[in-house]
Amino acid sequence: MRATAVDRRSWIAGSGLGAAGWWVSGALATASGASPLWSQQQASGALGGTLEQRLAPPTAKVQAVLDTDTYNEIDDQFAVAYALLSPQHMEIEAVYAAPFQNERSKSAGEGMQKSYEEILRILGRLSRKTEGYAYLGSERFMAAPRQPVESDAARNLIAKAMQPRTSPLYVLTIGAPTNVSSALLMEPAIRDRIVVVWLGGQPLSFPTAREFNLQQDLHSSRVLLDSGVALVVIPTRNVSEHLRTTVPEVQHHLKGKSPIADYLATEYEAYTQWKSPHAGYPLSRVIWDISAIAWLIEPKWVPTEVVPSPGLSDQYTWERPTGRHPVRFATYCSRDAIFNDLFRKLQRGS
Ligand SMILES: [Ca+2]
Repeated sequence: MRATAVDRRSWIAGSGLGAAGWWVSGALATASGASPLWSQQQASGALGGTLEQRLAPPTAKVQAVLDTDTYNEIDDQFAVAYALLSPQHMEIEAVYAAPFQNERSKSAGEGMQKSYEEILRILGRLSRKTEGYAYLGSERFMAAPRQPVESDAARNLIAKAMQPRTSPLYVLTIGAPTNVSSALLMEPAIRDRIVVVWLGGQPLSFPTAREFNLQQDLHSSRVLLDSGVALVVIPTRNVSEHLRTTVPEVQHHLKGKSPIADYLATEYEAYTQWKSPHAGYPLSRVIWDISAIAWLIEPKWVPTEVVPSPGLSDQYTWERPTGRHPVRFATYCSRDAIFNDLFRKLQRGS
């Protein structure tokens, strides 16, 4: 028997797995444990066919939302602008502020608030509206496996995902996935109506999965990997890590070229100077998050492979149990092609 959304909400709020449980100890399974739930219990409102079909690289323009810890360093800003300047390939319906905690914020909530303010600055440079478009996200990370964090962003994502559509909503997740995973827990029916493209973790061959987005909210990261949502993972080391640029390159291509190009060049210079004030050598920084946008524009720039979804241990290592549902993992990024497209669009600026 397939669980309704109401059924699922009730066990999420309750003590644990009911007869119509959604996932079990990190392994997607039916109540009998006989076979993966995704193959048998796809919601009647599923979009884009089967899970395997939703995992296929897009071949036409998509509708998307962007979930971003925009102020945590200097890469999300480029990704937000890149997405908004690629209307031939994606329509960005909303931008959500994600929580983060590092040297630029004292708490997850402060990080989210600073990200929201940065989103507003970027939208301003692009002369875009902010009302009903930029949303505040989670004030904290998930505190337990099945305890979503309520936020405007999570509620808006649910509303957007449940709207009548003819194809899945792409959820570009380039921070800790608290907003997205909370929405999945608050309304599990969105699972079969979205495709999550997540910048997070390390390649599956690495001895650790540790990475900033993944490790900040272990519970949320597990929801993405365990829920059976269509998931495209872009790891960092040796994959999105290829997306490096330097101050001289940014100055040459972006300085003074357009309001948004000039803003990003200035911010890149300031951040680089702040991180390495005495660098007298060819310092580079990685613009990790543009990889998620690039995959939607040209999947060949970010080659991927379909693999069984890994589990995630308490020690932040990948686990490879058998019988898991498929996810898609990126293996490389074509640095020159992506930066060529990005810089060209930023120079145009609108
Ligand atoms: Ca980010």
